[in-house]
Amino acid sequence: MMKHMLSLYFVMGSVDCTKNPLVVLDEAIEGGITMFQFREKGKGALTGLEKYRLAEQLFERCRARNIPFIVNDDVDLALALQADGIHVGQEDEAAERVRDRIGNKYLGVSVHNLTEVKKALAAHADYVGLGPIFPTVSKDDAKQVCGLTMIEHIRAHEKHVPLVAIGGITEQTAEQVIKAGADGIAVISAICRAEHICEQTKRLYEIVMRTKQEG
Ligand code: TZP
Ligand code: MG
Repeated sequence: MMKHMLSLYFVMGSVDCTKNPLVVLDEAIEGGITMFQFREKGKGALTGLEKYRLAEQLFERCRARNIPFIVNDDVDLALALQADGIHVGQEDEAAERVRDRIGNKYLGVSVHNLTEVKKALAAHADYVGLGPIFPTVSKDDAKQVCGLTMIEHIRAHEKHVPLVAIGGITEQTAEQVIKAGADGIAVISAICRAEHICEQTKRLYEIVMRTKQEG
């Protein structure tokens, strides 16, 4: 179930969009995304009530189409909205504490190596997000790239962990990422910066699903 939901995980905030985020999300949903993360970060990001209002509207759209809605970082927002889950990084609120606060909502944790994967699993994370796999234009404070070899390394030691790969993944690299052992791809720019978002999303979905079936 989780491994299916991670297949095409769309991550987005208003800063990533060149047009109305609600329209971007509608088109991405139409194209076949399997999960959505609201990540309102970076220069010019909305805060306070504006952030809440946007989250509410994006959540409404996900709910209507049965797409799990995950909030990045902001546990209070996730709880206020009754979102489906929360995603935290290594520098955010500790995963154990987040797990205590959210009960059985989905918990995702950003990881960069096997040690962090094991820690995330000990905190009862539902999935881990590994990256950046490749150089990314979407995260200013991104750590060093970990490459496809880190996916293989983690998969060799943790055969069953639900793992989504993130960072610079495109139509050209999605297949290699799945073949290396990821259950899915998480993308920002591959969808947000596409000229035709729905068509681009369909292509990514098709590549991931075909490669997962072959595997
Ligand atoms: N975490 C690691 S890389 C990244 C995040 C949030 C950004 C991914 O964006 P893109 O545009 O798909 O490289
Ligand atoms: Mg974070």
